[in-house]
Amino acid sequence: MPNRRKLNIAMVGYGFMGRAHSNAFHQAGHFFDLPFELGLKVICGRNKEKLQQTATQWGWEQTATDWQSVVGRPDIDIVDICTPNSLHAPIAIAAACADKIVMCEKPLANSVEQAERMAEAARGVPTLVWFNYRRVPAVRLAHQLISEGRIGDVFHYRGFYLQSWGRSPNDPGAWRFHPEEAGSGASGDLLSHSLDLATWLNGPVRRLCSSVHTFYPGRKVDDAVILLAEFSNGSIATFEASRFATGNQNRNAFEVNGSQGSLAFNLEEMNHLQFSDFSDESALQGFRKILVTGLGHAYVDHVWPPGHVIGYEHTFIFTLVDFLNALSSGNRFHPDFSDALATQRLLEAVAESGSRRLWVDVDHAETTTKAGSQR
Ligand code: SOE
Repeated sequence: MPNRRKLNIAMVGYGFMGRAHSNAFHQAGHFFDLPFELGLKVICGRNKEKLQQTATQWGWEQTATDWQSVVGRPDIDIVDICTPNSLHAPIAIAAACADKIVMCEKPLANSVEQAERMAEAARGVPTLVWFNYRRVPAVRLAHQLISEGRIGDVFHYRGFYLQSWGRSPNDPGAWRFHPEEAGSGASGDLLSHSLDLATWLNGPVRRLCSSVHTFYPGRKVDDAVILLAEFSNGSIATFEASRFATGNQNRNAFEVNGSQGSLAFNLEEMNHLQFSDFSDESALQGFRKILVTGLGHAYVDHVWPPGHVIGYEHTFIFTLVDFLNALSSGNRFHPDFSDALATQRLLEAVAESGSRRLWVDVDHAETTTKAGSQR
């Protein structure tokens, strides 16, 4: 595409997510015609040596060890934040105040108070929060089938995000165990994804009741959380997020049961969606496993010929492509800061319910949470 405007990116952070985002910035234009050209201008981080290594490996033009000197630079259009969670708020607010497009890793913040300040500061600028699993083609198909009424009225929503690495505190991702950096454990890291998907697929949560646990001696963030929830559409739900679910590697899964059918998804088999259609003749009732890499499935016609599977990295590429298309057409992208603020409110309600051992009503009009009836 000739004469495309170039958007220069400053990325703050260079860990796992830094690699996932760098890859998306490079690959998006290989698979899709993008409305903008992307410039990987500068990557920021504290450890000079590792930073240089990442910059070289992933093709960043410059490095900087001080994000303050970068986010307001006139040659920067996009600030992308993939730091430990505690830095999301100061960087995002500074970038938004400098009128930059802001992209931020999940969870948006460590508290509702921070998330509100971020959403307020970013009111006038386009934002993206990397809840990347909305862009899995199988999850897109689930959303489409629910929207078309193919499973009817939803009775049950079951969401779980199960991992098993919680017993290794010396893991390179150790900041995730430090409350001052991570804010929370499994709830912010994993449950946030499940709640983002659930509210996107099934609408707002009305009430919830949680139990939050730390198994590892002396640890100050949660290792696991379970909750019961009621949605505004009358459906009831259970959620579970754990870093101690031994045997599960990255099982981000949901099942939705409705009056006309059911859906089931598991990220560990991300190219498939299971669909059970109650209008099938009774002898054929049951879940069918659909390979979501064919004609009529989201995104995949831009990647490989039908039937060739895609991977985790594509979820970041598709998120970015949707964002750039929304930006060029002047449409609002979802999930943005205000969507992620709503998820943050749910996370705060989960923490409140867990610590007070109460059911908590989620007040969407006021978007505040308040203690409800005794358990
Ligand atoms: C680690 O628990 C982690 O990388 C999360 O931080 C991501 O958000 C999740 O998608 C995969 O697991």
